[in-house]
Amino acid sequence: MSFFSRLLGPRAVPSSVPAPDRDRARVLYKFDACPYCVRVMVKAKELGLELDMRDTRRDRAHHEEMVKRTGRTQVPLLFVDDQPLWESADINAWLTAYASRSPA
Ligand SMILES: N[C@@H](CCC(=O)N[C@@H](CS)C(=O)NCC(=O)O)C(=O)O
Repeated sequence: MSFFSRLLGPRAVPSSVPAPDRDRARVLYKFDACPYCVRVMVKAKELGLELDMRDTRRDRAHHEEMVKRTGRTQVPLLFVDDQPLWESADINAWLTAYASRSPA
């Protein structure tokens, strides 16, 4: 595998995030003008996954909730149960792994 395909290719799902499981709650903090958020929303749609979308620009309460939970303001942020996952590429890798699991 070349240097560039390692750099740009699919990411491994970070081990600190729970393994994909159909019953896990998935909350995405995002706002629509954020290109990284759009990247994640497009992927979720492509995979046919429903996420509990919380828009941090449209709803101040969602912004405050996110900051209270993490101390950070960066979106996109996916919560899987109580575990935060940042970085659109990592989130998309997790969603892809999640979607490829067969139903329990
Ligand atoms: N490398 C990140 C970039 C995310 C990013 O830069 N998000 C911007 C909005 S488009 C943001 O949240 N900026 C505010 C902050 O970082 O606190 C990703 O791919 O998810």
